[in-house]
Parts: sequence; C-alpha cells; structure tokens
Amino acid sequence: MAKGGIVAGCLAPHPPHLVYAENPEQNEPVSEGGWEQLRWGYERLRESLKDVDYDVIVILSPHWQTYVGTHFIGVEKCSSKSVDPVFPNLFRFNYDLTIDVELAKAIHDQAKSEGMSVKMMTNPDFRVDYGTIVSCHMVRPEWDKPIVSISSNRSLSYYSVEVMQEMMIELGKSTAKAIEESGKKCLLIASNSLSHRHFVTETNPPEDMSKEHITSHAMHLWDMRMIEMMREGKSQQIINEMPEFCEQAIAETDGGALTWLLSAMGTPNEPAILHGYGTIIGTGNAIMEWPCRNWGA
Ligand code: 2X7
Ligand code: FE2
Repeated sequence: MAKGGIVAGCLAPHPPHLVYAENPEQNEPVSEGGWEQLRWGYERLRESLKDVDYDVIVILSPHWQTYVGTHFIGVEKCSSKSVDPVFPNLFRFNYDLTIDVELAKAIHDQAKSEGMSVKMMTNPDFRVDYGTIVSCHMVRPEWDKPIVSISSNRSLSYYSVEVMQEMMIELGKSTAKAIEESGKKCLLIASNSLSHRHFVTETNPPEDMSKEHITSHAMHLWDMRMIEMMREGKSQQIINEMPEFCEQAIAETDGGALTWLLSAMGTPNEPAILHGYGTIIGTGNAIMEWPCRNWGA
C-alpha cells in the first residue's frame, strides 16, 4: 500500500458568524451578509484546494473540550442540529456528516501506544461541536468527505500552556504516523481564531460591519506577528512563543489546534499562504494554508 500523507494543513477559524453570513440552507437564521474579507479568504482557500485529491478531513476544534485525555468521534454517522450556545440567534445548523472511524481509531491507537491518554467517543447521540461544523463547512461546503473529529484536551486548565504544547506535539506526531500508515490523503484543519478578546455586546444587526474592528492595538500586533511567522515558515518560533501569545492575546490557540497542526506537518520551514484575515466581534482570524503536497518527499 502506498504511504498516506497530508495534502495541506489549514488554519480555518470557526466563528458562527461566517456561516450565518453565507446563508446556507442548513442554517436557520438569515443574514444580509457581512465579514466579507474573511469569507472571500475562504473562497480563495477553496479555490486553492479545488483540484487537490484527498480522502478525509482531520480536524481539531477547541469547542469540543475534554478534560481527561484527547477524544475522537467513533460513530460513523452524526446528524442533528448544532446550536451555538452563545450565538443561538446566528447559528442553528442541521448537519449530517460521516466520520472516518477507521482513521480516527488508527490515530487513537498510535497516540495510546505513545503513552497518551485517549478515548474513542461512541455515544450515538453525541452533538458535534460548532467549531468543527463551521470550519468544515467553510472549507468544504459540499460535505462530501468523511472527517476525523479530535477533541481539545484542556490540559491547559490543569497544568499550563507548556504542558498542553508538549501533548499536542506528541498528538501531532501520532497523527502524522497514523496517516502515513493508513495510505490515505488527508486535509488537516486547526479550527481556531488567533487573538480572542471579544466585545461583550452585539450590534443590531450583528452583520453591521461599520462596528467591526479588532478590540485593541495590542491584539492587532500579536495577530500580525503570528501571521508573519506563518508566512515566513517559522513554525518552531511560533511554538516557542505560543505561551506568551496565549496569555497576552487570550488566543484561541490555547486549545492546542495550531500546535497539533504544526507538529503533524513536521514543524515546517516552508511558508504558509495567507488567504484572508479579518475580525469577528473583535477577535482576530486568519485563514492560512500550508500546501504540503507541493513540498516533495
Ligand atoms: O467561537 C468563536 C470564536 N472563536 C470567535 C468569535 C466569535 C464567536 O465564536
Ligand atoms: Fe471559538
């Protein structure tokens, strides 16, 4: 069997506002648009991936939070309504998705053999988190690929960002090894915003773009610093600076998704492509792609 591999790694943020603004048939609330800078960024990412052949999307979302180890959805068919607990006015999404349980189990088993605390989630009534749904929808609205859904182990809450990073680096390596052995071509998604300090009141209507901006200059500087490092291929420096970034920018990278992604790609020196940047209720969001398929063996 040919070796599997990662065709691309993506940083694909998940504020529900993006789906709300797109007005897909699965989402109940209706909008007048908004957040176009980011939605055009997603358009560019989809265009870049349009002719790329892959079997499965592997995604880690900070909104599926598990406190004892990393969990993987182990149920083949998941369908229900996902309602954002903070923005039920924007996101009530009917989803119907397929899980690649075989690959999920392979990553689980590999991580377990490396001594990590892991668990297959087999509750058939489990509600898939909105982070996973929004990022997958924005990257691949056709919903025609199975996914592997990985939880965010909040080791951060018990220990520190440093411990979380160590664990995500290990999980990334296990992910890469299991993918290689599976023979499958995978698209990896880290589903998170960058700086994450947000406004506490909503405008009327929520898509009033005259009110949308970053919460502070400090958050802007941090976001630009992270984007520049990604564009310059400085993955190791990003990992090194992650504890300060998480603390000072209240960054959503605290869920471990970006560290996991960088590690799975082998902490690349190759540059990432910036497809778009924009703010959502004041948080910073970048759509980035690492086109691993072009890097050679
Ligand atoms: O989950 C989110 C987020 N990360 C950023 C902004 C707004 C809403 O939801
Ligand atoms: Fe979020």
